Amino acid sequence: MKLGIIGKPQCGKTTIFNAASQQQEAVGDFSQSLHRAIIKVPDRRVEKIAEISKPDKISFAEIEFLDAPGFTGKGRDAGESEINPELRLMDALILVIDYFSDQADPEHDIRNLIDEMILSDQVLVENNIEKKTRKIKLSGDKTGAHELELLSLCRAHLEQEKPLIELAFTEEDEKLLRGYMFLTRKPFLIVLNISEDKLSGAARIQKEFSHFIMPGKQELMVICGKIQMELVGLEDSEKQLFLKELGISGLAVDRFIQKSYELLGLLSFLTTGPPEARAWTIKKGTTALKAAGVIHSDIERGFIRAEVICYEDFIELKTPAAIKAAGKMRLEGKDYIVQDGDVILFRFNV
Ligand SMILES: Nc1nc2c(ncn2[C@@H]2O[C@H](COP(=O)(O)OP(=O)(O)OP(=O)(O)O)[C@@H](O)[C@H]2O)c(=O)[nH]1
Ligand SMILES: [Mg+2]
Repeated sequence: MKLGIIGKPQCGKTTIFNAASQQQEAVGDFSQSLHRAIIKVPDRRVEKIAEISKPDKISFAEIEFLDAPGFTGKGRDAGESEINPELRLMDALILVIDYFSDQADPEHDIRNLIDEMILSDQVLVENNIEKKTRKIKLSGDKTGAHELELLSLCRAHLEQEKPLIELAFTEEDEKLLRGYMFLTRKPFLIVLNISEDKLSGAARIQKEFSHFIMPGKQELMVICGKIQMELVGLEDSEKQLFLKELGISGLAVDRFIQKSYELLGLLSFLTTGPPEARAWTIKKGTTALKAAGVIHSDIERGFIRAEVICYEDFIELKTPAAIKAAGKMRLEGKDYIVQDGDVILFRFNV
């Protein structure tokens, strides 16, 4: 999963990035530099199954964070967007909003940032409508006509200054549009980066700003980035103590992961064996066949069946013999919909 961090200059993007990735990049240097990090998604379940199956190695699902340079608004006059094109490759976006500095104007900044994303999609949609129209005219080929209709629909919605995530499409149309990688089609997480002295009012702030988001597609979080960054490098027990003292409900990174999984409709299934115990991330509704393909295309190609044990049974019964005796190992075919926490062994033949 890829999460892109965006926001205006000096809003605390790198601070939040450091907190999330446990890195120590320079902050407050106006460098506008791009940072990238891959973190492991902490999953107690992988550790627990590893205690039983004692593999050589434990691997967790991974998340990539991208800290993209802030935009200045300079590109706006030219009708161009200065949003970093790499952000289009992200699965979800984290919108960091300054609510700590003396000049903070969070309402304005949220609106502004969303407008910037809408503008960026407008440029993209215009260019593609133009290209498609020309192509259809030249070749007389009507197959692109439906796609053109969809693009026009998107354009009309963007013209009303609304993000594309509000539109519902059929699965087929969704596929046609996916390639355009519209920014406003991505779920996002607004992070209000508050100063230390606002910490006690975090719950009130959360409520006050909740009208900015579309539940299920967008989320809002109130975080003090500076404090979260200061936790980098501390032992886990020290971190918890620190958070408790300050009355903060948890680590920013854990909340980012949980919220992005929810927004993207993701779940984890587990595999274990002598070489490795591991958690894999998939979309809810993924079939056993496609889940096999996430591990390796050969397993998908040569798929025979999936041997599925639910996590709780695995932990309770421990040995393959006991699991089988209790009838808790299910043989599932290609179309089985994988559930969160399924421990799966894929049988395949290539
Ligand atoms: N008091 C306070 N200061 C913060 C907080 N978050 C960031 N800052 C300060 O704001 C300044 C900018 O932080 P950065 O994380 O570098 O901001 P940025 O958005 O990455 O900046 P650019 O990459 O230059 O656009 C630094 O001096 C930070 O220490 C916060 O939660 N509280
Ligand atoms: Mg930065």
